[in-house]
Amino acid sequence: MPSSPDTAHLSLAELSHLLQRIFLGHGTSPAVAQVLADNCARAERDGSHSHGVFRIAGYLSSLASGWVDGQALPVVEDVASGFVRVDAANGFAQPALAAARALLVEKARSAGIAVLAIRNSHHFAALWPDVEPFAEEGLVALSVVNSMTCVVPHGAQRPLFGTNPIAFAAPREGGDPIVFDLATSAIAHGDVQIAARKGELLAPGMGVDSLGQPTCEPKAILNGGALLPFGGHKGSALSMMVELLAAALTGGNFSFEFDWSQHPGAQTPWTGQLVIVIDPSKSGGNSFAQRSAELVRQMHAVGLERLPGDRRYRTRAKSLAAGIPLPTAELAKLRELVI
Ligand code: NDP
Ligand code: PYC
Repeated sequence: MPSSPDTAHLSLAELSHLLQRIFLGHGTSPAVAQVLADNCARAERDGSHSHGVFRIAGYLSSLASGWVDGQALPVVEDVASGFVRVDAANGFAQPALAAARALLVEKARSAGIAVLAIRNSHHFAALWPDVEPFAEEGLVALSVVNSMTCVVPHGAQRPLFGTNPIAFAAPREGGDPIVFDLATSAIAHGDVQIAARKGELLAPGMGVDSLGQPTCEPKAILNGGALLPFGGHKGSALSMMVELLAAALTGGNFSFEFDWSQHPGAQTPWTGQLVIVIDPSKSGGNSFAQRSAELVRQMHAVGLERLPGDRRYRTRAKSLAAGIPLPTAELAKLRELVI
């Protein structure tokens, strides 16, 4: 792949291989290393920078702290015609999803809908990689995951909720799946960290300082302050729903329930994740994928230029053509992490 003095360009396979070696050297099993490396490399490829290689340091410090088990073997339970449960065994959520995926799809195709409830899991990544592949197989998928206390519920005085993202994916005839993936906080915690590193201010309305006063200073949010939900009471209600579905329904921790203070360096939230998969072929009538293509046509007809997911798909296409751009200094730091 072409490179310049400041920027290297890696193929997805090259970046994934490098990350896999890093994870392996820092205590994960080969299977976990492969799943996390692929997830992280795909996020970087699509320009999901808050959950790409930026996250490697956090993964490694969590592993080193003993907070998360990089060797965990998820336990999959087939509990009902439309319900699969997984105990991630204090490991990462993505290997738990991978372990249950085939059973989940089989159930969604036979029952029309199936639920995957993952508990005792750590999710430190973007959520779209968990749902997009279902839509590529013609299924509709919705997933929620809760994180760590850093968001003040609307109308409250102190933080309680996590940044609690919701991701949705649906097939579309003749085009990429329709996918959105959004934190229910006004901004993802990862983007606050990135802004703090760059010395940039945030837009108004995203967070408060340690005294509960509105602030645009990311360091004030990170050092004792907190984030706000997006859209006031509406985002707050969605965040509450995520806590209920991802934690109460799965048997995982609420974002406020775990205590990582005895594990300095721990950064991965120990919570739960819910995935709902629907087979739209069961609905009868016109093909769902044709209907979603029609909806997109009509949205464009009224002037819409950007669908959720479009920026990622464009970035993905560029990365596939020219390689995934990485600052050479960052690539050098990653290479130093290979043990
Ligand atoms: P953004 O606000 O950047 O984007 C949210 C969604 O809106 C995306 O689907 C995006 O599409 C779309 N979008 C953005 N701008 C526009 C626009 N102008 N017009 C149409 N669509 C638009 O994401 P967040 O900051 O909320 O979240 C970032 C990431 O952080 C997510 O991947 C999320 O899963 C992750 N996260 C993970 C957590 C965890 O616990 N694991 C916790 C919180 C967040 P596109 O992608 O194409 O830009
Ligand atoms: O960016 O808010 C976030 C986040 C929390 C956990 C993983 N990412």
